[in-house]
Amino acid sequence: MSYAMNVLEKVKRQNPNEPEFHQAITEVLTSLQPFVDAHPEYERAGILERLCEPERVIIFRVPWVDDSGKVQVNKGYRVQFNSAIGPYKGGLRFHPSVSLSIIKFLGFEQVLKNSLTGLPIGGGKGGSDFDPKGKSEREVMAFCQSFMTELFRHIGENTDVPAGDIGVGEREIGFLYGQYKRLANSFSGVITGKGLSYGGSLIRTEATGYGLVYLVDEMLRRHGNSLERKTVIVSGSGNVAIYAAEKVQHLGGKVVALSDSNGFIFDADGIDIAVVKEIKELKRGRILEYTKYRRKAVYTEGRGIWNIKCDIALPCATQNELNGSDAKVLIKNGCLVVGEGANMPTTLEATKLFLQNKVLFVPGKAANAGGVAVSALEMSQNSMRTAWTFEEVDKKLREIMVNIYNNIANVAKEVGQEDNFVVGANIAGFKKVADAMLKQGMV
Ligand code: NDP
Ligand code: 2IT
Repeated sequence: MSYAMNVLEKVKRQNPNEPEFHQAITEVLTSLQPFVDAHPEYERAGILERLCEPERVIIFRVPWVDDSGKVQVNKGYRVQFNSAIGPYKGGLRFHPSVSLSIIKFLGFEQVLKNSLTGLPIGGGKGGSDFDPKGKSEREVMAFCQSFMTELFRHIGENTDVPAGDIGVGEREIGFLYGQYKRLANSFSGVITGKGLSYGGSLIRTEATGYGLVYLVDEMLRRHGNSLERKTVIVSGSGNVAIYAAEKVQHLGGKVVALSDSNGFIFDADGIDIAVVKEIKELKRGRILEYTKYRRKAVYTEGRGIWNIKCDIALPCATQNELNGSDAKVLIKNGCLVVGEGANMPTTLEATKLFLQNKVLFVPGKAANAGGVAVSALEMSQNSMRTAWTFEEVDKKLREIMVNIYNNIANVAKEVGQEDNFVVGANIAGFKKVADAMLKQGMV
């Protein structure tokens, strides 16, 4: 058996009951296999074994008091995966489904994603099984303060820099940052995604969604096509989905559907983004409410968003939201492009189908890297004690996404797999981290 497959089997055995982590390492190690075989120095140095084992895993108790006066307890996680090329960097997810497996898959993906940005950031991820939905403002604050009371001793602007992810937006980041500052007695860029009044960067809110569409736009142009008049489906209706949809419309495409975990809306005239922002960002409501504003829109309960005919599909909700049967429908309907705004939204089976059927498929570690890239720009602005303009950050974001596209497309071509951006992204992301690990010796 090859080195990569040996490591894959061993890591699966050593980490049972972690299906999402197994899925992420299977995709990466399978596509790295020929490349790693051609470079025996990686095996000698145990690079893949080290890549798959987090440098540190922190699991902690998070007690807090709910509005009825009862003590609640959640689990807190921070997986500090790899610091070969910079401080651990990656978001915090608050969602009832959060488990060690999910945080490890996200941390593992983050290592390669952060490498692809070209910026000096290592990879990490954290979160909790706490559900912010339906909680009062006071409960969310109490939870965030308790979470940070443990986390603060493990992070730092040069050590580990968290940010948001599912269930962690500007409100939660504010409460987390306030508590960090109080405990550490230090005002630093230790968290990104901060509000603009206390060190946040312009464009960070928009970055993941905008970045995704910048990359897709670049890819389409290189294939003699464009976003103009394309019909686009975006799943989810959170931070990534909203700004992906907004940028598609700026660039001449039409977004006809959005979803949340209850169901999806279809608006043949094109989704009105201002309405979605009001429902989701201001009222924290459900996507169903869209039909109250736009009478012609249709709401369908449950999953099924991928049955709508489209040219471009942008899954921007969560892992494994697009499976093999969804992929078959999309392919049958003539879908040209799938760009992952979420982390691992496409199952292994669906990914394989897209690649076999020549759908231009861009994996999340490349396509959604704009968020963490602007987080790294926020870190730079914080250390320089400056703030760049909207135009400056937007321009840098666009350049970063074009560079990522060039990098993954070139690497895919070099290994004889033109337009296989899964292979391109995995090898390109891996090369930089592996090189840094080799040079730093056995650490
Ligand atoms: P938000 O919390 O803002 O939005 C999440 C959206 O996905 C909501 O519409 C939510 O619906 C839906 N969703 C979440 N879980 C499920 C589920 N189990 N089933 C169906 N729908 C679900 O998160 P973000 O927009 O920030 O994150 C979305 C994805 O993008 C995640 O995979 C995240 O890891 C990834 N990502 C985020 C980045 C960022 O900068 N924020 C950067 C790179 C990637 P509901 O309200 O019903 O729960
Ligand atoms: O998955 C991701 O890249 C994020 N949630 C953003 C991480 C960050 O540090 O901005």
